Amino acid sequence: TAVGSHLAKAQDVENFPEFPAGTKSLLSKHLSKQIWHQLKDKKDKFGFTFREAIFSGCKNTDSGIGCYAGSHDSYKTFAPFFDKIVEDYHKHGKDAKHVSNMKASELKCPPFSPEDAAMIVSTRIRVGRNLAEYPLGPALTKEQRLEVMNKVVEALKTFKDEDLKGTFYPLQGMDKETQTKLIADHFLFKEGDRFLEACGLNREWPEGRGIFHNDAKTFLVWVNEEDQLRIISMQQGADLHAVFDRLSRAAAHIETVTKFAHDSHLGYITSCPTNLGTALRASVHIKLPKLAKNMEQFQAIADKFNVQIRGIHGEHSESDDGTFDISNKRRLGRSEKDLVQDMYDGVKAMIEAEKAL
Ligand code: ADP
Ligand code: CIR
Repeated sequence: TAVGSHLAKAQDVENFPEFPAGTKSLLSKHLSKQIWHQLKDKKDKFGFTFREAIFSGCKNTDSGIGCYAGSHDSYKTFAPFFDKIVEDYHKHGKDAKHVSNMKASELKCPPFSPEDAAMIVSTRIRVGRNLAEYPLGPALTKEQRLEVMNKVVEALKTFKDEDLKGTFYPLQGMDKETQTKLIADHFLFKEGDRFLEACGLNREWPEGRGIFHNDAKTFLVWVNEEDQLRIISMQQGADLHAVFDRLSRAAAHIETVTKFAHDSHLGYITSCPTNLGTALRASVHIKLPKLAKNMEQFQAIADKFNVQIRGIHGEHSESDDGTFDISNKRRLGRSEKDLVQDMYDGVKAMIEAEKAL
């Protein structure tokens, strides 16, 4: 079947998908005929099918990756395929172990000079988590999604640290104006894009979704977006240490009351294979107007330091005023503190390049 926008559902991927010339996704690169024949009729233990796992990249042939997992078990049942994606994206081999270290005290990120810090608008670090006893978002039933939300909300009532205490706001019933403002101010997620739509993450939107945050909106938890929890610490300015410290206290506490999907090879289990491991994305919004006019040099620095350049309105958004979202690209096989370091080192190099232009 020639894949593409005419596909309505996963079952429509009847035969081995033929991707149009120029398709760059990891799906198109690694889905061999042999793997297709081996997995095409397989389901994971929650009934999520291999065709559902690859549908997003079949429908959206401009995907970077092109696949999602329906559960922790998807990574095992569909291992001949997912192992290749994980190895390619994370350079994490089949027998590699994942290690965790969220100790903020072990960061080697001296504060930015006032001149450098002035280029940085804000700093944010998030980690993704999913409950061990449930399928992941793409395979959750409506009832399970509500159960997950209720469990998470109960867990979020147990913080002892004052700066982590907050309130949960369900998306259902939230007025449009509040929602739009929270999104524009970078606190709230939008409805999933066509990539998430195609893997089932927008089903019954907005039911079962919501956001928890403290009064200052420096600590937030997204519930039932791409992952069941996105634990987020953010603030204006460049104090990476404060942001990481708050995140690590929060994540450690939640884990004392909730069991997360995790194993020693893949680390924390997430619906998108790019997030496996730490599920951590540390980012700054930073003004780099000169590098913006030298995209080749800009991208070369990003590649060298394993960081990703995004627009400031979320993934797949564009930047128009020379402000960018710079974040660690790797997530698996290295600890959280090392990935925050990746981002810091990349940002340092970009600041130097900007000043030299
Ligand atoms: P993710 O949730 O996977 O980290 P997105 O790129 O979709 O990724 O970003 C989610 C939201 O977080 C967006 O509104 C984005 O603008 C905001 N955001 C990301 N990094 C920062 C930052 N350093 N400062 C302020 N907002 C940020
Ligand atoms: C894609 O394949 O392009 C989408 N499913 C999003 C993948 C995750 N994002 C990323 O690596 N930047």
